[in-house]
Amino acid sequence: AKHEKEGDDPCSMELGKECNKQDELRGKSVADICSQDDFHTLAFPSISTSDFQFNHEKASDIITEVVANFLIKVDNIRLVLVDLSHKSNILSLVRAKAAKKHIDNKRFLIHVGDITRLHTEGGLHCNVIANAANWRLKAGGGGVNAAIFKAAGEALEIATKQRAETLSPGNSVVVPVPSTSPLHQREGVTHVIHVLGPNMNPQRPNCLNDDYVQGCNILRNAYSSLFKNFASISH
Ligand code: AR6
Repeated sequence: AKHEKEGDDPCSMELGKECNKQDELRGKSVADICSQDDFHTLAFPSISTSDFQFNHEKASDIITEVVANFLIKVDNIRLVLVDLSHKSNILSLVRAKAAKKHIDNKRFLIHVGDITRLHTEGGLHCNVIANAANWRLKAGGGGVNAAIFKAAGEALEIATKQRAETLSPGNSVVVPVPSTSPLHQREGVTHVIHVLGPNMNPQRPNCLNDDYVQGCNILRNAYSSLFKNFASISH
């Protein structure tokens, strides 16, 4: 019953400022959750759900399904889904679905904030962050891709080119963040994992024209690839 109660509390997974009060009352500091132990932590944005226009209901089902399957297979690993706004629709959907599935809310967290400022603004230590990339692995273009490349500086562009030229939908690539990068120095991010999700936006390359059978498979593969790559660098 205790588990169910915690899981049903929308703030029990929330690391955003508006929940600090509840967390204080509960006797645990939110920032503590990500700094108290030797857990490796991956922060990731919701892949494909903004510029790539993927359906949010379907995406939130896939996120909770792949997260739940992954967490039962690994130890000492924590995942943090991040979005910029407290009004984020995808965060609300995932929060509700994760609670319903009783996903451990100390190992799967939801955070409102900028993924490039998790330490300095959020007080979180996430050593790896994921990027919702484009197939050319190019900087800029808007969204979280532009923010991560901007925060990391040219060092990430060079390191990325050394690892891969392009990415196909459903795949990911790990790039070590050079120690000269501000993202490494300031935020403690040692790796960025670029992920390419399915694209439903007709104005972007490889549009799936609303083929959600293919789209859901690609999104599932994208998260599986991301988590697998994260696990491989976490031991
Ligand atoms: N911190 C945290 N989350 C963010 C941030 C940030 N700084 N910026 C955006 N988000 P999107 P996609 C959230 O559009 O749909 C790019 O131009 C955002 O609210 O970045 O996979 C690439 O080059 C949303 O929840 O990625 C590709 O061409 C999530 O990140 C294309 O967009 C993903 O939104 C990829 O589109």
